[in-house]
Amino acid sequence: MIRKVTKMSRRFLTGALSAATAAGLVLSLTACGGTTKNDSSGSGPAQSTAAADPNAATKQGVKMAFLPKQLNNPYSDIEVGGGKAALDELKGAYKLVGPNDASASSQVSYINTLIQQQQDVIGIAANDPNAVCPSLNQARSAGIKVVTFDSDAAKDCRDLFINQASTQGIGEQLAKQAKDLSGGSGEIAVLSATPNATNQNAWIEVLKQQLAKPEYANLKLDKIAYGNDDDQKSFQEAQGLLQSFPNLKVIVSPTTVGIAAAARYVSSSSYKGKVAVTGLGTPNQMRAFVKDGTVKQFALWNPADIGYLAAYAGVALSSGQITGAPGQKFKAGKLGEYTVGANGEIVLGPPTVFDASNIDKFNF
Ligand code: RAM
Repeated sequence: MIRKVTKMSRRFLTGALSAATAAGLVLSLTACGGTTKNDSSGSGPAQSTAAADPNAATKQGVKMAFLPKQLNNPYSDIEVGGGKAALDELKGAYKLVGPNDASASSQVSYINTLIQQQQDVIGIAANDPNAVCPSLNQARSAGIKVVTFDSDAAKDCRDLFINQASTQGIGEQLAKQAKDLSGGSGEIAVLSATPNATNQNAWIEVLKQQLAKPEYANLKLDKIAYGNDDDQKSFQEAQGLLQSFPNLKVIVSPTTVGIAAAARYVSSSSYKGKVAVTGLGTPNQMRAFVKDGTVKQFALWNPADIGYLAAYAGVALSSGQITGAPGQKFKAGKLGEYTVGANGEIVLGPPTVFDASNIDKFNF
């Protein structure tokens, strides 16, 4: 059972995701472009003026292409697997394309191709909020709906953003983990993804705001390093942090690639047991490091649900049931009903915190 949740919680949340659901994730990376005709009634780059018709029939055959930050990241694989499952339910046509690196401009050529292919909806986790904008707005001018998920683009070049959890909540969670694992004082460092990533930068901004509060006064942020969501680079950056800051107590990595690489480095070094690694990771990538004691605690949501929700939102847009205006509601299959929030943002739900006591309940 997937529990629909609407509020961020910093407390332990167990049972939000079941192993059974996770086992059912569709992880296929096979592209299967659709054959139906494109809908040409799009709103274009400006805010849509067309009225939503919540009673409009759900269109079948909607062609939705997913363009994650990069293809060679298990997290992205799970996300788009959820998108494919939703499109199967909705009798839509799923497609997956994407770069092998998460650099700022790596997605532009893919967007241009998707426009030529007359997709109905593009679902994109943006590697940079602005670099993708001209192409996304060309797509919207051609009648294609744009749903960002995981990592937003600037809000004037997409119709909706599926946020995994509230940005504020994730940033607060990261700060709390750093504080708890340091014992309340000492040096910490962040190992992030790319310097341009919209999502990580937003979370780090909240983390910094938290650190400026009196209750965090004894924590010192030494550095923000960037592993570019590349395993090797992240591993080297983790090593570099520990060499540069011998008093480091906690590495906070708000990326599944970074946290796994940092944990791998620490687990096989003399820092094991002395330096904590935390942040955002998938249970399957982190399990061994929780078992060997390197990682006490980390957090995440179910990535499959992000793709699933993005697909339902994309088909609701394409069907004219919603236009992306705040307050509009739509049904998202097994996840239940969602409401479009301010700035066209839809929040999936709160993250789950994982540790030795619950990690074996999760399989993704
Ligand atoms: C990495 C990516 C992704 C982010 C997760 C937490 O897989 O950077 O965008 O949401 O980590």
